Amino acid sequence: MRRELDPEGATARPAREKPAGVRPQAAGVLRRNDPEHWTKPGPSLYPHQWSWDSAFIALGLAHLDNHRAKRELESLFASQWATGKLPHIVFNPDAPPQSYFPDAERWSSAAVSSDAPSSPHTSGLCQPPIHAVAVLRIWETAQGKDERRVELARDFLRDTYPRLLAWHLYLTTARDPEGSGLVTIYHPWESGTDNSPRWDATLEAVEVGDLPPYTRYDLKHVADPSHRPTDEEYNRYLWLLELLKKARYDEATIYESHPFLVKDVLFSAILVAANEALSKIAAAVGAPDEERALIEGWIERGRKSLDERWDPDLKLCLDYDLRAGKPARVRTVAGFAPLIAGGLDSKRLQDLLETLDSPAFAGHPRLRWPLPPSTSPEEPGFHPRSYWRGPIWPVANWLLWWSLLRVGESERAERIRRATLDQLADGGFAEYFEPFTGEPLGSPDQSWTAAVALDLLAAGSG
Ligand code: 9WN
Repeated sequence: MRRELDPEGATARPAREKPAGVRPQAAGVLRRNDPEHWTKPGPSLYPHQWSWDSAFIALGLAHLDNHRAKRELESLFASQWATGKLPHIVFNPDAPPQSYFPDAERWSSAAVSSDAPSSPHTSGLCQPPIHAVAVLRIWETAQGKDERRVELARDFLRDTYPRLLAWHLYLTTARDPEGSGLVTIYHPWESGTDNSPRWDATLEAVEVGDLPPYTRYDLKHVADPSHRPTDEEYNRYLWLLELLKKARYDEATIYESHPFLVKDVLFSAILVAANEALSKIAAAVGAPDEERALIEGWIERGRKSLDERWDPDLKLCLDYDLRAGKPARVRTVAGFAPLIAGGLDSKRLQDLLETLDSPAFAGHPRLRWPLPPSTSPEEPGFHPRSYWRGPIWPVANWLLWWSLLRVGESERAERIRRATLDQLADGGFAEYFEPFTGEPLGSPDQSWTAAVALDLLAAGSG
């Protein structure tokens, strides 16, 4: 296993000896976070497998070791629920005790739902569906290599396609019973942008009931508790978990009574982009015409519905709270969702680029690197050190870079690529960065940061 992740002899050197460049360092991070066949998102804060982290990790691994990249996703798909849902956490039975909370026991997924796998245990939520994009990247990076590698990649596409289709089918039906084209999330953790001010108003309306006691372990893994969500936010996160458990993770029951039901535009846009990837995978494996037509229909409907969530004043796309019946009017990177979904007319594209370049985002005069903060510094909910309330996340930069390339904005994409790599060369593979000082924050040696660095590096000359 260790040899698999040894590009350029990275394992031969002791980790601290020589900063030999971003690529071998990134490979070293992934190698050190690799217990076997899957990767921990971070060395101590995150000791289990996380869904969208693994997809980004596979994207990066595809450039180092195709076989290992496949294993990453296969181990996640092995825990797919009977409903098609890919769980947000697959619990590592060998994780040290009291290392991450909520643990498998608190979720009790298999105990309350027959749809959940029982070994290993999983959480009851899901996360943004970037997986098909990673599967396609594994296929792309195998092209032009020896015949055996291409054949193995083709087998992987064939095995994975039905799992991806079931996953997307789940999201387009159980998570969109209205047929709106937008995915409903049940918890801020499903968005992947947990404490973003996008969720403030919806969370405020959640009344925390009789919450079983708990201890947070996350705070002991970061330099300063202000990097992480507050206790008040955690109480609400944990209360929502209790409600989901009470509903036995049954979608229809959740839809009837859950206080957190939000149409998430970033999640939905990632699904559109993933459906584009799935459409290519479907073509490569010779999927039936009806399935290919279904996927094309999802892409069209997704783009149309994102367009309906456009705010012409903010020039961004907004999430929609189904319970309150109103949009969350706050400027965050999620607002660039239509860029990620693609297929834009030139007016919408210009509006989005204007917002991206403006002082509200990457054009803010105090930024250390010209990269978009997770929340606009002009928002009252902005906080430069607190998680998704302002810090810059390399994984969000990757999403924007990749989306800009797809819409033909190669110069802008290149600026984001270079600034991201400069930031990482300067501050290491942190989970996120203070936007004005460039200080690395959160978990150090974060796997998906290393993985996106590898993908960014592979796309250019350095
Ligand atoms: C809760 C693992 C995950 C990421 C999320 C990020 C953070 C977890 C946490 O870490 O969430 O799922 O404990 O804060 O917000 O995007 O997948 O890296």
